[in-house]
Amino acid sequence: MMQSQLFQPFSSNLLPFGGEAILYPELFSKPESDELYTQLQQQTAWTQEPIKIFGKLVMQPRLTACYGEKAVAYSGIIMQIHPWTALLLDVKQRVEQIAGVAFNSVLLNYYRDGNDSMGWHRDNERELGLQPVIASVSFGAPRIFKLRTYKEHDHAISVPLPHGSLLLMQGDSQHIWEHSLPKSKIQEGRINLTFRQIS
Ligand SMILES: O=C(O)CCC(=O)C(=O)O
Ligand SMILES: [Mn+2]
Repeated sequence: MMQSQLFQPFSSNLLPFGGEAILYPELFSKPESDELYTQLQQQTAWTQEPIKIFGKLVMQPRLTACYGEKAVAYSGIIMQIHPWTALLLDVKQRVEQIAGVAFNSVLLNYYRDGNDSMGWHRDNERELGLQPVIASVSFGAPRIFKLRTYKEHDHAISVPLPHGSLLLMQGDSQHIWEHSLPKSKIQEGRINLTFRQIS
């Protein structure tokens, strides 16, 4: 199923300053993406977990799972970790060819419909390092991904993340910018994988 592509049709930095967010709209072909969406939806150990917001436990508005060698930790929780699957290792390999770095963990998010979302945050946990490379792969319904400058909010960018796309965030992006996935009117599901290097 996994065939390596010979070239990337198009990529560009979405950020005017303060790091890079590079979109590869078609890392995976449509047939590959369709199959990956179905398999990930069916085979992932999805759970709905609470996080701490201002000291209070609140259910996250989406399903999540963590696979790999190091558990993802954020907002006061450390995720349960599952061993790599062959499917995830295939996706990881494709992503690493573009990113040029090795990842040891992936956080999967399943937005069941437009009511599921992710709030404003930065992926700036200490164990991600000073200039983390975050490789974000999307399958399923396109959703708008938002970036805005942290604190000032004086620059904002909205980008639809297509089925089979890769968004590579690196450099100072997690210091200068925060990001979110707002609610939308869409009925269809979306699966997002963020590959990370965790120390
Ligand atoms: O679903 C997305 O595109 C964003 C996911 C994200 O920001 C994260 O997992 O940290
Ligand atoms: Mn994030």
